[in-house]
Amino acid sequence: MLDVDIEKLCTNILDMVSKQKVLDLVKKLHSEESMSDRKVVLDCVIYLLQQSQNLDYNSSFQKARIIQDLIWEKLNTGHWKEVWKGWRSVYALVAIYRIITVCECLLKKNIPIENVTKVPENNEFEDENIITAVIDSTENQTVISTQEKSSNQTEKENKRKLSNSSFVESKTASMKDIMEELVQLADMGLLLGAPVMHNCLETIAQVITEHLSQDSIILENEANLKIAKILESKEYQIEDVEVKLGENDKKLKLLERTEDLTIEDFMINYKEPEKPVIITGCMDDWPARKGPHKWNVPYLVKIAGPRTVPIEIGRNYTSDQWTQQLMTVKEFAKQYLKEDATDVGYLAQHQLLDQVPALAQDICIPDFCYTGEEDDVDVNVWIGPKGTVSPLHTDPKHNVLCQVSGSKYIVLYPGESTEYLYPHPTPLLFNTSRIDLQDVDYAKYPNFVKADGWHLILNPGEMLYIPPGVWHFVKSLDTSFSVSFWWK
Ligand SMILES: O=C(O)CCC(=O)C(=O)O
Repeated sequence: MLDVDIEKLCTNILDMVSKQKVLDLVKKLHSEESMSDRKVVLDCVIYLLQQSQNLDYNSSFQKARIIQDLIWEKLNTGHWKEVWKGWRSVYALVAIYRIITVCECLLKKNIPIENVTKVPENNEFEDENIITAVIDSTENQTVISTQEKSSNQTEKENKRKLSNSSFVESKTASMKDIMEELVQLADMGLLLGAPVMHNCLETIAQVITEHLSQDSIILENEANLKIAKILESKEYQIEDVEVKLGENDKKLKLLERTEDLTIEDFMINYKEPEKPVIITGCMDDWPARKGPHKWNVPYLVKIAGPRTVPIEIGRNYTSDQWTQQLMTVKEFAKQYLKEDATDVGYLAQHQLLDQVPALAQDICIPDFCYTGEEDDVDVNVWIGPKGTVSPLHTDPKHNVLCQVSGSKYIVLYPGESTEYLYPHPTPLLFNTSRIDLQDVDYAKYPNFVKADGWHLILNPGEMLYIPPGVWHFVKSLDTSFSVSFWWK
């Protein structure tokens, strides 16, 4: 018997979207497109979608998955910015189609859940052949070197794992698993696809996540995650910090702290002269700081567990081994935020509050952000274990970096010190210093000793104002949740 809430959820989703609408939109793309190779693939998509409408739920779901694989190949051939936007729309549309199929199946109360998740044994092979033939017939028209293709292979494989939602891997799944995978499907459509049908994937991911967050099962599972407890009371002294800059240490002053700063004082004393400062006492009313909405790992998993996010893996973004991987917040917490985690994974500079509006209610945009030319504020979340590093770099906007929980060690240099900080010569990294502050090579960068700067520990409940062009290096001292606000 289907839970009344799930029934309502599925009915609401089906009120929002329909298979016919998906098909109509793919047909529209087909009719508007003039390039023959794209038309061939779209023909195939339309054929498979039409066929799948008359099939049982399993076969229909599998057929849609195969179509999504086909489009996934198109998205990952050549450079992302050159990918035809139509492929992104089709990818999102097929994600919607797959979600509709599962909801329809769940609403047919006489169908056991196992049937949603069962791997079909017969017709998949035949369709894989159609897909391979279509890819082969169209891919040779895409300019991509063999070498580039093979180096992309592993990454492709990793991404493919996510693209192929694991519905197909398990023979049975709980309702919660199914709901979580629907969120994953929606997120993949959002991340790789283009906004379609009033961006309904966003709404679908949100409503299901909200439903799951009320579910006590998630809370029970948290116990199994062995997630890290935040040592709120731990206070760090600057002397305890492991980062040692050698000769340059002597040039670092402790950054000033100011309490309950008024807008007027901020404008006159810090924003106008572009002087960094630590602001205390301005985050006390954030729900994220205390009470039932206090940000910590269990709360994050409860509110955003099934959502898919990009995780930075590796020492920092300048190192060769650095990579990014898509995973759910729950997987991220399990792998990187538990007490005995050895690897560092960083949910860095991500607009998580746009993705999960429930979390946006836990923070307050600081009034300082409305002192600029525009009211647009870029809000990014930074969540990671002890040891995440953002190498020395600058940003073009004003920034208040707000520390919700955990502490960070930060080193700052004014824009005037740029000549001593050896920015990377490549256009992509021009705003990042070549100096590794965790292991300074003075033989290679002798002028670094001349750079005057500040350092500080940013404690929970404190904000750091970083003016545009001010160099900053950030290292987390324990599990840390921060939010940055950039404005012009
Ligand atoms: O917290 C971090 O790791 C980096 C923050 C940062 O670079 C920023 O807010 O601009």
